[in-house]
Amino acid sequence: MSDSDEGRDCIFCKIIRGDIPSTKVYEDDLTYAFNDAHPKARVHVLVVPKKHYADVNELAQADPSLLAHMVSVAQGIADKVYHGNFRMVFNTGEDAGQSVFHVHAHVLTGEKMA
Ligand code: IU
Repeated sequence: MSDSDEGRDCIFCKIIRGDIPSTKVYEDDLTYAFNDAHPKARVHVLVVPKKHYADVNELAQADPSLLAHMVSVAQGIADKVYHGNFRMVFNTGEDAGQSVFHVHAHVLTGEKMA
């Protein structure tokens, strides 16, 4: 399957393109960040690379600097809303709870975590 075939069916590719609405928190050439539709913390943002990778392992192998960039995007969001503290989660694989197979970092912040 080519990148463009993946993009046609991928819900996060559609969100990045603006075909499906989302509440944008941050965007640059490489990444898009938006509020999770079902927040699990006071601030729950999904940071996604614009290029389609299925999961964090695939991304780490193909483009580790892009993965590092996602961490710095998360840091920038947390710096603005909660003195730089955040939790970052990559669900990887169905049994780990991954339901969307376009890599995304859950960035949870905005409150003291249990
Ligand atoms: P998961 O790690 O693949 O389970 O996370 C997918 C997340 O994407 C989950 O928290 C959903 O609430 C979120 N989400 C969304 O914000 N908007 C959508 O249109 C869809 C999923 I589909």
